[in-house]
Amino acid sequence: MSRTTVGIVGAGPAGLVLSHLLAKAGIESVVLELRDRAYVESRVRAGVLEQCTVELLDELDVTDRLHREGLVHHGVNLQFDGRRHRIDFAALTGRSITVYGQQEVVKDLIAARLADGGDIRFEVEDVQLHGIDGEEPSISYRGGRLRCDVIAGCDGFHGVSRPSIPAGTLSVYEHDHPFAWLGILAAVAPSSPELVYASSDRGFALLSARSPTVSRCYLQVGPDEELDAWPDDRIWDELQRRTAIDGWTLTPGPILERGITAMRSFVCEPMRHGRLFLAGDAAHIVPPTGAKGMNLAIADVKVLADALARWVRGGDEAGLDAYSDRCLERVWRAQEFATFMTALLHLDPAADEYSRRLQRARQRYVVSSTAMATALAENYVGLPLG
Ligand code: RFL
Ligand code: PHB
Repeated sequence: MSRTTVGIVGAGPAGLVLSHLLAKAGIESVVLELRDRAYVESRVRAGVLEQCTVELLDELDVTDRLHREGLVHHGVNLQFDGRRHRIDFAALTGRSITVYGQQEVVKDLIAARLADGGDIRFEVEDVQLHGIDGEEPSISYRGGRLRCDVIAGCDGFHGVSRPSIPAGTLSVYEHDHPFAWLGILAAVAPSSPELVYASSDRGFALLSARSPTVSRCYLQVGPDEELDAWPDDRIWDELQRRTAIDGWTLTPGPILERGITAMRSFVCEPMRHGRLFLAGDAAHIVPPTGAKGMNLAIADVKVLADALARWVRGGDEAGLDAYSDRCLERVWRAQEFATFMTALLHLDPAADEYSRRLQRARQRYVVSSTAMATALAENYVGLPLG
């Protein structure tokens, strides 16, 4: 049996950033991760970091490579009616975003934590949480048990932490969307210098990047779509059609990775039960259209680490008591923004002609009104971390 102050379940962005913040505050933690290191370091997911997220990672001294290889973008493009409209983040908000793959963030966090003597255990199976209602919680797993003062459930949407909370104590608010995203990673230079969010009669498409030589692109597809139905040529042809504008073409290339992700909105409240604190996707999921998931996960654990530091140092529970409410305020702002972006840009198969015309009116307003463009930009670049 081993002992630590904070037992962290999950080595995604939430769990890893929490372990760093705690180490910086002089608080011990152990991270227990189900998968092996190579798996978590190669899982292709998010790509957009808010400026505040980058600044937080800067404080943790894990951003040398991010600043060398990350792509700083000062705006994004919205496309509809065959025309692109740039939303100028720099002019509207004075802020920017950084495009840098989530798995690169994860690699940097793991390497720095291990180099610093941090305790991250991979391939830990059968994790179960015990005693979260009392003052001596513990985590059992195949071959061991970890006693701790507090458990941080950072194990994503399909983890064990949220289901460990007794039935009837959490409220769940959720919404399923009538589409999914087919995402690809391709060995070809991005065809657009900044992201393109394109709304078309054939559905939504997104052009993003990972590096000067690697593109990341997404297509709206049906919720039950099969990858087998999408050979490479069909993917590139569909991306080209949905993003076409005069005088520009999309350059295809070898597809390195592909996957389909259901689109889901989910929030559980509160994000705490006794000595268990949920953070990141374990507590909430946003549709990816707002690029908020990883940023929210990191924002949660910043609040949690500050609260834990107050408690461990002086026994002050106020921060822990306020944890859920403080996080949920940001979570619901992000939910609203992600839903707004999703509705603004996707083709809803059930929408009638009236709704489509409303969508068109909203698209035109967003790019013609400085007030609307500013609202979009300030949400996209992210609100200050509390
Ligand atoms: P993660 O990353 O899911 O990490 C959870 C970790 O817990 C482990 N785990 C367990 N460990 C021990 N025992 C168990 N029983 C366990 N069960 C699970 C898992 O193996 C994993 O390592 O959650 P975290 O840390 O909360 O981070 C959340 C983000 O990963 C997620 O919100 C983002 O990827 C969402 N997202 C985006 N977010 C952004 O901020 N910007 C974006 O541009 C963006 N684009 C995206 C996205 C997510 C996508 N997909 C695939 C869902 C694009 C896509 C396509
Ligand atoms: C990505 O680059 O993976 C990405 C970018 C913007 C989004 C979602 C995903 O809204």
